[in-house]
Amino acid sequence: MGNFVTFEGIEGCGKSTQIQLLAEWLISMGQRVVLTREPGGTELGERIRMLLKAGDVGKHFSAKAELLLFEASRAQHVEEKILPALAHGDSVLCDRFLDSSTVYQGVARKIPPPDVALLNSFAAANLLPDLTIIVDITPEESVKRLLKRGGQIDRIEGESVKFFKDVRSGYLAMAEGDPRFLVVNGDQSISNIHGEIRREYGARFM
Ligand code: T5A
Repeated sequence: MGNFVTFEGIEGCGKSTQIQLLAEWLISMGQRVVLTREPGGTELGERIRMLLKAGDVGKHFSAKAELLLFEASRAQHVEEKILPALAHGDSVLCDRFLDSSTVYQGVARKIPPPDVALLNSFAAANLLPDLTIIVDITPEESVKRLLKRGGQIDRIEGESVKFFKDVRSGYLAMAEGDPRFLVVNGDQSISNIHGEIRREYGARFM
């Protein structure tokens, strides 16, 4: 079985940048890597992603409907892509996974955590990552980076600072004392963060 590594954090924390750098490093060492994301990662999942991120439609999403869409994308992703790749011995690097549902839908949208946990394990067929890297920044830094990036703000990016404070504290509480998680300070240079992630990956899997 290959290693399953997921990246988490609030919007703009730098996880897409870091997952790409980790993939490039592993490939440069001759490893087979599958780089993927949630929501998305399959044809059906990418269609669901478009629905979930659509701007003004979001105002009418019920929290339960939103959760079920994330879980539908996850179920397809795990069955069609992640499990076969792991069984083939590939390392799977995934930009967000079930911990996003735990904190966005459970903590921030206040769906009862046991309901989210049940749907997470159902959709993921009880699969858990070997390592989850949380790239941690403050909601204030997140807003600065989104403004700097420019372009359109999507439905979830448009939530309040309080929402992202809840998401961030949900992540930090989840990681507390659980060896599955590495929390990295995302308010450092891109290369320092990458170095920290490489060291941890090397210590665990090489
Ligand atoms: N969601 C998802 C749920 O609610 N429940 C779920 O179950 C799941 C799976 C997904 C959305 O869906 C929600 C969460 C999300 O709202 P997404 O596209 O994965 O959307 O989420 P985002 O977090 O919005 O992804 P982004 O691509 O916008 O942000 P990243 O990946 O965190 O950051 P990145 O690498 O693109 O960088 C953002 C900007 O910061 C700069 C980059 O150059 C870029 O401009 N940057 C840095 N600047 C300074 N210092 C650094 N160290 C930097 N690193 C990157």
